[in-house]
Amino acid sequence: MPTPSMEDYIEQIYMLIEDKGYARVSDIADALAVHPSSVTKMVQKLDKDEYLIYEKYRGLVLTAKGQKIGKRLVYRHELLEQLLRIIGVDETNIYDDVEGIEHHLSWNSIDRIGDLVQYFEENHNRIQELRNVQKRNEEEQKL
Ligand SMILES: [Mn+2]
Repeated sequence: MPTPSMEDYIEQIYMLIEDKGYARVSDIADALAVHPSSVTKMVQKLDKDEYLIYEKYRGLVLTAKGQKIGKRLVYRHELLEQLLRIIGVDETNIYDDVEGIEHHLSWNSIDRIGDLVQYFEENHNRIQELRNVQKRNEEEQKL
């Protein structure tokens, strides 16, 4: 299994390739706010572990294994954003909170969160009921 840091790289590389068709070291460094030399080091490790193939002057491509995990990591990030949005977390907190928790949940928990998001999405009255609870709690706090 990739470490949390490797997961961040694979996730970003997957998204860059989806968006632009390629992922350059400088783009990865910008996306993760790290120094390009750190990217080069990590990319070499990811190459050694067979998540991608890196050729210095030709860029990098994800292997089938890298693509599979990349897709799951992007799904996990998006699912957790959806969850936080549904439960009413302020938009300004969502991205950073997801970055903080995404590496620390088992795939078992991710699957169950998937069920929960589906439960709300299938019937928006459920989201409304949750909002009613939140409103009630907010009003109680004001008293
Ligand atoms: Mn993420």
